[in-house]
Amino acid sequence: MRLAEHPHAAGGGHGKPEKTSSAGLAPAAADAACWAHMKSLKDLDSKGDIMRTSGMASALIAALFVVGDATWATPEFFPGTGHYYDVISAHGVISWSDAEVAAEAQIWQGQHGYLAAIASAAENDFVFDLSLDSDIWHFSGSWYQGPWLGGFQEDGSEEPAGGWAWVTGEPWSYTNWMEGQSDNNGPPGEDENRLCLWSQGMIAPTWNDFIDVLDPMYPPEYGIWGYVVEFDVPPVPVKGSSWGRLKADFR
Ligand SMILES: [Ca+2]
Ligand SMILES: [Ca+2]
Repeated sequence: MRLAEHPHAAGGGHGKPEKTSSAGLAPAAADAACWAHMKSLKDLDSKGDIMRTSGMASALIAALFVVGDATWATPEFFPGTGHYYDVISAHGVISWSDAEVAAEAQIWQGQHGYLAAIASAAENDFVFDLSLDSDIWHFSGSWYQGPWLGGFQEDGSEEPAGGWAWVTGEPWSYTNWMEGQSDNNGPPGEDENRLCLWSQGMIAPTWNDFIDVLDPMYPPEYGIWGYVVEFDVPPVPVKGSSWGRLKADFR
């Protein structure tokens, strides 16, 4: 697909509303045209007329989904936070909300997981490196789309970039937005209010705001295919008094 036909490419996004897209449309009009164009591609795809590669990929995804449980490896320890992380493929499109539920269902060392909350470049890079071993990253035709992270925009936030928060409630401080993001440049009538790894030109640990639920009328390539889970470490057991430890040492 040509770059200019993808919604996020049109007119440089909402950050520069004075510009028109390469198609000569105002950005809002271009967005509507682009999302409609993607739907038409999906319709053709379902008839088997075009995008055979995409169709094969969809079949493969479906097969994997039937065969496989969610792939999750032993979570990896990151000394910078003292937490553990896992990157989990959904073997197909998953909404941010479903990913959040799935993350919280994971248990490691007695701790429930959550969608990762990123507080530093080092943590972001660690999570990104982990994600490269998954089959989550894919090319939409214009963008490289990685896993969901635990960032979201609170209801009623000022668009396009206000009110970002982490699922953990920790402060929103470090960010690594791709240039021009967050732009709230979703399909007509839908806000982009959930966070994922997303990049242009090459796979990179930059961020994008994206819609929570991708309407199945769009090709799966436009969705997000997995998520990053973070686990706190168990509370350190209280060892008791020094006298208790002394007794234990001599037992
Ligand atoms: Ca938004
Ligand atoms: Ca966006």
